[in-house]
Amino acid sequence: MLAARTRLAQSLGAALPRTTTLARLGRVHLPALSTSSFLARRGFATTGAEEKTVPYTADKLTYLKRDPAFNQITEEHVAHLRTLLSPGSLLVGQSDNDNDLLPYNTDWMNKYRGKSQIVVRPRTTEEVSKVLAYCNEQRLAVVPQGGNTGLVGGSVPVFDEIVLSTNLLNKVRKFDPISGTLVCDAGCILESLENYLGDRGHIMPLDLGAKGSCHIGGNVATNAGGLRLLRYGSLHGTVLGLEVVLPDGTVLENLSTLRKDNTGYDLKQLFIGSEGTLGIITGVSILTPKKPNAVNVALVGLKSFEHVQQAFLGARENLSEILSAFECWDKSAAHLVQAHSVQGNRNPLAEEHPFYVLLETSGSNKEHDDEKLGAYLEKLMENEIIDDGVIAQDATQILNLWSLRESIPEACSKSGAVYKYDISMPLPVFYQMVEDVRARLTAAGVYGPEKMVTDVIGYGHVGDGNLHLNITAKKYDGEITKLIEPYVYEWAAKYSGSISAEHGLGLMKAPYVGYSKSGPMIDMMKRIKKVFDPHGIMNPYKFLPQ
Ligand code: FAD
Ligand code: 2HG
Ligand code: ZN
Repeated sequence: MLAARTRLAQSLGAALPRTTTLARLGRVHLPALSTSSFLARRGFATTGAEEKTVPYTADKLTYLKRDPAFNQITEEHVAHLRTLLSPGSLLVGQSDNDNDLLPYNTDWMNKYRGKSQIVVRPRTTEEVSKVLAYCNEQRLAVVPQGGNTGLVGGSVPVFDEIVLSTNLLNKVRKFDPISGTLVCDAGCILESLENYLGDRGHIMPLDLGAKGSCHIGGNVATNAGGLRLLRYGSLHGTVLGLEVVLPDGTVLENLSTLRKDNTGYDLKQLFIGSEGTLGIITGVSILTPKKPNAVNVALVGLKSFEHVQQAFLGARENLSEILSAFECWDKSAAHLVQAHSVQGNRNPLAEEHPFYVLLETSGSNKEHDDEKLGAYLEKLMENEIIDDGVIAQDATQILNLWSLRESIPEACSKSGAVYKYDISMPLPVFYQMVEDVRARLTAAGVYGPEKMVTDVIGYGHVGDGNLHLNITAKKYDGEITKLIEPYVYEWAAKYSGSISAEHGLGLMKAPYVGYSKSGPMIDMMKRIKKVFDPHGIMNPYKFLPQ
């Protein structure tokens, strides 16, 4: 009997010599990047004239008014903050144009820009506690910031709020290889944790394209989903405990490593996804899965989203417990990756396809997984659900295929301005939103090669029912925004979807939360906010409607 892999090579290989095609690709995995190198790579100048190309949020969104309840920062404040911190932990700008402060004031998309002149970078929980207590007492507003990769404008100031960065809170506190529990500082970069665990036979339960920059504290604060949620579930399940500093300086120490603990309200859940509005997460205890012995990644091309759905149903049925990711993108996304990739990502399939699916299996027995995946893909080919496909043959090829998916957000950003929507909804209407938005922008005469809107792209975590709609444009423009919003949110509400599947609300979606949550629920959220943060100093203007 032929090995599954050889049989598959025969059927898929008829259309494509898989190994050679993949072998031609260079190594394209995103390297670990600092926030500023992310910015630099997207053509964001950190010098001179081009700094001014990102307009101030306060000038753009004129409905936002600085809350007069917050004090302006004085030299006395700065001098006192200095006494609370270790040397080198306070950055003070001469103006908000200051190059050192620019990466803290400007978001990843170059869409939002604040005017902060103070960045505090505590090195310990105790320092965080002292700083927050002082800011609370002095009524100084604070924006918590991790890797600043958030996509809804939550991580940067609007006016002159103090940025509290977790950059220097970056130590692993302990790891237990038996239970797989990891306890670390909130400022640890996700990719560094993945590398740390990799050496110890474990992996992080979440993975994102921004892993080279985002912090675990930022991931928890946004309840980030990402590429592994299908398999390991959300952070609401994998986070076992948190250490959080409240605005009055109180430290809620609950770095539990227990799987089970039914003693009272589960307070940590409130902080998961609270986007810096209730307190600062300083420590995280998280359950890490064993590194799978066998990982397979396949990329397939399909004719329509109907076919994508059929392939997904088949994957649930035939790959069940070994299925670890099911990601999809359309032809427009693939084009952008080819057009803008600096790292040479090339389509390994011989032809273009309207849709692409990357699916991953992870398990403990390579032969078993190969067999299952092979049989599944053969069945899809036979039933003409997929038109072509490749399977990675080694670790480098796995990274190369993943890179085609992970570089989509970066490729979109290279097009100019990008309007990002992150919707969850029932699968049957998943791609319809992209088509409806295309039709709407075409009818308005703004979409086309020489027009303001250059592309409407759909991709996302099909396995989680989470679509990323990216609309690329020559620049951010109020009239274009009005054509898209609230249309997209109304659309999501009509189909019982969520206006934010995984990126959160931030500044961008705070006014629109009513499309996904009822009035009484929003009122209860406001009451909870008041309990934790009575003076409202934590990340003001964000998250909840004003
Ligand atoms: P930041 O951007 O710094 O902050 C995000 C929010 O959390 C802000 O409101 C901030 O105030 C708050 N915050 C940060 N740290 C703390 C803290 N210690 N305590 C309290 N509040 C805090 N998201 C997904 O869900 N899935 C994806 O697949 C995904 N992929 C991405 C790919 C790219 C290329 C990029 C740029 C972003 C992606 N994101 C994704 C969005 C983003 O949510 C995540 O990158 C990440 O979770 C944000 O972490 P961060 O450390 O950068 O947080
Ligand atoms: C992803 O899944 C991220 O790649 C980013 O959530 C999505 O940029 C986006 O819209
Ligand atoms: Zn995503």
